[in-house]
Amino acid sequence: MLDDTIAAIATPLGEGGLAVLRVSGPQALAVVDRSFVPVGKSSLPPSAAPTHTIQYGRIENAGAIIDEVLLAVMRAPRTFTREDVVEISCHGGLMPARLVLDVLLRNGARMALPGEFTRRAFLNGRIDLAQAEAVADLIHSRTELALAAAHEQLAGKLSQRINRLRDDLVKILAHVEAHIDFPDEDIAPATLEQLVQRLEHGVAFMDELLRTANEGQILRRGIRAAIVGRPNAGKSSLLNQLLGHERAIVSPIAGTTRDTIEETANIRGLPIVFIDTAGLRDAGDALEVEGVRRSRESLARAELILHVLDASEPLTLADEQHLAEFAARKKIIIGNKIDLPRRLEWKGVTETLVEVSCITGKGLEALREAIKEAVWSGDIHAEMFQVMINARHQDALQRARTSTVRSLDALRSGATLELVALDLRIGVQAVGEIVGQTTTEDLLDSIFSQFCIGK
Ligand SMILES: Nc1nc2c(ncn2[C@@H]2O[C@H](COP(=O)(O)OP(=O)(O)OP(=O)(O)O)[C@@H](O)[C@H]2O)c(=O)[nH]1
Ligand SMILES: [Mg+2]
Repeated sequence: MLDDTIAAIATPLGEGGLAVLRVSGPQALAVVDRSFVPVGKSSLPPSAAPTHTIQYGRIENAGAIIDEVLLAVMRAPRTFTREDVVEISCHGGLMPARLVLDVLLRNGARMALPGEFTRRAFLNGRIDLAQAEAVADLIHSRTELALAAAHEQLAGKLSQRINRLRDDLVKILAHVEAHIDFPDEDIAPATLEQLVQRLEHGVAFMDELLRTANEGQILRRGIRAAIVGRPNAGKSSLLNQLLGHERAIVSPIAGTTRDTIEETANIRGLPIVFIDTAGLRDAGDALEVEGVRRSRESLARAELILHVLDASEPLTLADEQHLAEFAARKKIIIGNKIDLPRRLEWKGVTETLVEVSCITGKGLEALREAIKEAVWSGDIHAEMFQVMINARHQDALQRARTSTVRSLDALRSGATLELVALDLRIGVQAVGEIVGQTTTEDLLDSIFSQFCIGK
């Protein structure tokens, strides 16, 4: 696969000022040579151009001009894929980029698969697997914090820690294996104690990494927060306030929102997916029945519930039923409409009421803070972003932890060293999966298929 030359449009399809195509592989310079006519005295075909230079000219097909372009010529190995790479900037819009791509394919390039450039960067040893995943995180990040975390992972902060952990386990394994080869010599008690300590240290380190999984998940995937409550409480008004624009229809008619509406907002740097729902009530017509069913479904899937009460009215029986229903859920109870005279009694109830007005905007900042507090444990500070493991890392680390703990127990209880080594080997393997030291085609396929074409 690595001996052919791939090409793709790297920018999103649609109208724009520029579009960029990427060509990578051993024939990259030759393919573009056949497609490109230099314009101007100093402009050169890619095969004659020095590395890391820009060339001006035209893409032509059998004498017909396709587009006016700039080429960035980058020779291996100082490129993203470590292969020869040419990046072609052409006019934006659908047609120019597509026609340029057609010419490249006709002249010997193959259409790249999703993530194939990044896959080559991995296979050629430029980045490891955790860094490759960070490229996807970077592209998909929806807030600055998510972006910061992706940058740290791309810079290798997680990989460094994983490699150190793996190195240490490998050294311990080597020590244990050496003693298997010389069964007459017992491990000296002092050495044994030291090995136990190092393994304990390794497990503690895995626990530390595993604790970042929750935050890593939040930054990558966001948190689903369902806005619920009885009709007219102000759920849609709250959604609009949190998003900063009039996304949902607001009206004094009870039962305005029929369908669920989902939008992501940036709350203190965290991507929160807010879901506005139809007011919970015994529905009248079939349409409303469906709306309430969808509300219930969103409720069940939500990781956080924003329960909106109307503070200008006393609690209704329905409100009390909802409060009881959500008692065990992670939630924030909101008293809306505090610009109106207060008629809601909130005494003797243990939970705090976050008071807001969706008309004046009062209390919204405190609500944002409460949302952050509910989903993120502790402060948000820059060092945390150095390591934020994803679900795949979590799975591998958990397996590594289980087998390391098993080998630790075996070592402590004086079991045969073969047993100790067996589990340690499994642990080393699992840790290696994170950075791609141990990997399979299937794993690579599943990671890179999540990328877009051209990345
Ligand atoms: N005075 C006042 N009125 C509000 C406030 N928030 C919402 N309202 C009004 O309350 C009414 C209902 O608001 P919505 O946001 O549509 O309520 P909802 O909970 O989405 O209602 P349904 O979609 O019908 O379930 C509208 O007339 C809003 O203008 C507020 O903070 N103060
Ligand atoms: Mg509504």
